[in-house]
Order: sequence, then structure tokens, then C-alpha cells
Amino acid sequence: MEQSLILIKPDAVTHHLIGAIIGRYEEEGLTVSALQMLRPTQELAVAHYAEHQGKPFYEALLSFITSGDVVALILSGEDAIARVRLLNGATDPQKADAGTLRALYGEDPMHNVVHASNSSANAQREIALWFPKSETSHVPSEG
Ligand code: FUP
Repeated sequence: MEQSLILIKPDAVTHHLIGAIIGRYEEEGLTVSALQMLRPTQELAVAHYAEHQGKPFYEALLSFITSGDVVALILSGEDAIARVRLLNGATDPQKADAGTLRALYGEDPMHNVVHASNSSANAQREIALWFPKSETSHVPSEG
């Protein structure tokens, strides 16, 4: 069993895509084991996107992710990290495979509707950032 941290970004929230996106993950058998909506603080955005500091798009990325509400969720399942990234598609929606969430709903490499952890280490780091108070409560229940 693996866990991944997903963000439904402000563009998707604005376009009423929360249900469609979560529905897609659930259709594939992934389990929502934590979920919350929040407007990210600058501090949280900086911590989340630490690896992108200094890149040309970094400041715009921080502005975008703090521009509105975000839905953060933990998805659990076998190979959840890789499976979610397949469902999301490539960073640039123009290059994403047909049928992926980014191909369906994304506009450009920044406004690409979803984030998902890209490794087990980053999943743990991101879960601790977005769900800091309840680290032991995300183990999915049996059945
Ligand atoms: P991904 O893992 O597919 O979300 O992609 P990256 O970690 O490479 O990028 C993270 C975020 O940085 C993207 F979701 C949006 C932003 N970004 C840009 O705005 N422009 C780019 O050219 C690349 C990334």
C-alpha cells in the first residue's frame, strides 16, 4: 500500500472540476484517505515547491498556487504514486496523453489542474506539509 499527496489546483477549483477529478481517481480504485480545502499560505507554497526555487517560473508558480482555494488529498493504493501520475499526464497539457486529467482540463504547464507526488520520499514530505496534525490517521481502513 502506498500513499500520494494530490493537489487540485485553483484553476480546477474555479472550473468546477473537483468532483470530476476525484471521481477519476476513485474509478481507478484509489482510496481517498484524507481531504481538505484550503487557501495555501505563502509559507506553505514555498515549502511545497522548494525544489523549484530559482527556476524561471518559480515566482509565478507561487502566485498561482496561492491565488485561490486548493483541495489537498491523500490517495492510497498499490503503486498509488505512479498510478496517479499516469492519470494526471505530462506537466505540459499539450504533451499529455489523451484522456489524462491534464490533457482534458489543463491549459498550459502552470495551469495544469493537479499536482501529485513524484516519489515516496516526496510523498512523505508533502503529506507532512499539507496534513501536519494527523500523521497517523491516513492509513486506509480495511474493507
Ligand atoms: P509535475 O511533477 O508534472 O507536476 O511537474 P514539475 O515538478 O516539473 O513542475 C511542477 C510545477 O511547476 C508544475 F505543475 C507547474 C510548474 N511549471 C511551470 O509553471 N512551467 C514549467 O515549464 C514547468 C513547471
